[in-house]
Amino acid sequence: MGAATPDSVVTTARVGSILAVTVNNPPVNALGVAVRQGLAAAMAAAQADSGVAGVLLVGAGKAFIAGADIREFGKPTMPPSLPEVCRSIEDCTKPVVAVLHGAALGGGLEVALSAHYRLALPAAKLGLPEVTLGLLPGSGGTQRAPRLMGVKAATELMLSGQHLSAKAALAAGLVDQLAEGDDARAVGLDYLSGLLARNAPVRRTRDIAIADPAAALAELAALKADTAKKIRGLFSPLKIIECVQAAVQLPFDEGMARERALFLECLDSPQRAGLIHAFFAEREVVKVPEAQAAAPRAFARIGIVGGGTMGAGIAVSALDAGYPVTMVERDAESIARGRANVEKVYTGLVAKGRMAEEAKAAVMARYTGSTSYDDLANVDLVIEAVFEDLEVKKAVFKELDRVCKPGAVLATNTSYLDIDAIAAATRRPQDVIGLHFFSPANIMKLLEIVVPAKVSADVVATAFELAKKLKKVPVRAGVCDGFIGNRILAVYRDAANHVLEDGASPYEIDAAVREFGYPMGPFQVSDLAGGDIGWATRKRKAATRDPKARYVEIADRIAERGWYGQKTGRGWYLYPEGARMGQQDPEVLAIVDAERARKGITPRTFSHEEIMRRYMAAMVNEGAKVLEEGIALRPLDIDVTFLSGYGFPRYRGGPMQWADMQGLDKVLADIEAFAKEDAQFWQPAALLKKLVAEGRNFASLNQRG
Ligand code: 3H9
Repeated sequence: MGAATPDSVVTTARVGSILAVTVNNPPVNALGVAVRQGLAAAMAAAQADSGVAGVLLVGAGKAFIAGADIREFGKPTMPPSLPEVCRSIEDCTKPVVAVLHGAALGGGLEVALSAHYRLALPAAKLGLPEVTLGLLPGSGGTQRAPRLMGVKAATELMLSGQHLSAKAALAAGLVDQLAEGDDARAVGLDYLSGLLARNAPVRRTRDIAIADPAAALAELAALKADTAKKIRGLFSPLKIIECVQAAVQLPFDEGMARERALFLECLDSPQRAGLIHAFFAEREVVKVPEAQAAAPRAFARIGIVGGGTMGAGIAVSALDAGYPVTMVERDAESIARGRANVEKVYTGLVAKGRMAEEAKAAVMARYTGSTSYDDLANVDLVIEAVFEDLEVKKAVFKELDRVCKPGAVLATNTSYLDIDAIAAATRRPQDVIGLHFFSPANIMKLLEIVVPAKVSADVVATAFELAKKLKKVPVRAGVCDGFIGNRILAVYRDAANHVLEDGASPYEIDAAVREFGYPMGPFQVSDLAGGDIGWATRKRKAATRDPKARYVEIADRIAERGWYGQKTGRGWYLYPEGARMGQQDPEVLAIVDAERARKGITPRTFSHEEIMRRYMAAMVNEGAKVLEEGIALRPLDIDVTFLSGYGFPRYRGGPMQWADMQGLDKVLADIEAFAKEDAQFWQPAALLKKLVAEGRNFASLNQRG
């Protein structure tokens, strides 16, 4: 494909006295430099040509315009800027009509808000989602949207990043009219001809006065207070509110200047880089060799083995996506519990008024519980979610091999077991794959697709297709203990335990991790998940643990007391009756002190910054090992894993992107310094050393398609 030129991405055609301007820049008509130049030229031509009485703006293909070209951010800006283009549209002395279909987002909607009249086709999606990229609407969106839809509604739209349906946009005042049909150009020509016939005037959005500025400022103050509580370190939301304040208080041009200044601040922020990395990483992550080489197998019926928390969550996820589900359990009592586990999710939705009884009945009609494996004979894809024990799982797969039809995909939801060994229990290892869901499986977005040695490419492709249907974020992983996520987690949890034993309290560590942007710290997570789970894992690993490796026993001392966290009323924190947040527990601190004393450790203080340097260095170092072993295909797969499944702050882009932004040399220097205390734990990854030696970063390994 040749480079886009203004003429190729913006085409104009005269239809009578109308200049029809079409943006044609697949896939989503993003406003790259060529489009901006093309639009500016088209507007200049329309203005100069006395034969042109009106201008129609439409998008070709599946969208009007999805916004600025995100790939250009971070590179030098090329003129004309989008605000200039928008100004040329608004200042046109001839009526300009925009017809919106598909995505009209960000800069795309801002172009439309600069037009004098707006129509939307029924399936159009309108929004100002810049906040999700660490930005604010930077082409007049913060100044024009409040004039059209009111200060509160516009600010909420920008803060949420939500997309509005055409109908909602009409009700909100963003568009003038809904248009039937699917031909934006024809609809627009018809409408504009009508306007011209009755000499309709140009209507500049900038000329609309904001009603009751005092009330608007009070609304903004309330929104600001509320937003400040929720944003957890995010930069752009409060800047959005500042821009809208300017829209209320300042003349339009001054408001625009304020918006531009704050937009550039956001553009320069590392959060913008992190969030845009996350945007592209989530789109790249599905591009794996197997899914590109092979077509998925067809699947219409899903089987689940096991009706516990995981099995039921997976069943709900499949039911929500519209699939019939057959769940198998070993006896009548277990399958009754499995069914109840599924049903209680929908009962909860009905109770909250989020689902009608009839809809629940319709979903549950697609669910079949059974105690016989033979009932899985017709399913196309079966997911095993039984007890984490290799022998138990092998026995299940022998049964599946016996009953399932040829070509059925046989998946295990194991979170650490050897899937090659599970596959070897069948006569069809080419059909066996890992589908590691995260709890609660109907809510958590991450799905690790674990690829054993003998699986065929079309089974991997099927797993990616399933993820799409279930609205999951899939990440391809190789077989190892813990795959990508839990393997790396185990290492940085160890680093946290070392810091704990050396002097920081669990409460300080949690606070440092929250300050970094996580919703919770690791000890809070342990209390939420149940301390017994981690304890069971540690006991399982005890036999194979390297005796030379540092082992911190504090968590065992807590678990031995039956303090498993929220479910037992105490763990690392105390949870008195009715308390939502944990409270610090002096007895836990005494246990920590006693353990330090037993090991002869004199506690020292740790700043939050040092805690995070250690936490992150451990995460990145293990991430690099996961990469060099081929467990993760690219650094971005690790980033997406942690963003979607482990609460990593999205605005930091993921651990590998974070490391790039720090500078890999700095991260390596930390690891080497920590290795002086514990060379066993802090062994720098060969890949990290190699990248630093070559002056490269992790991003250089993210080949983008
Ligand atoms: C902005 O506008 C700033 C202004 O206020 C101020 C400027 C001064 N640019 O998601 P999909 C690519 S900020 C470049 O898989 P879908 C995407 O990477 C922007 N590329 O499809 C993918 O490429 P590939 C505000 C973009 O149908 C392909 O298009 N706008 C852009 O599921 C298909 O994307 C937004 O934040 C872009 N703006 O969803 C909207 N958008 O095929 C961001 C997409 O190579 N976009 N691509 O992997 C979206 O939300 C969704 O892409 C959309 C389509 C809903 C449009």
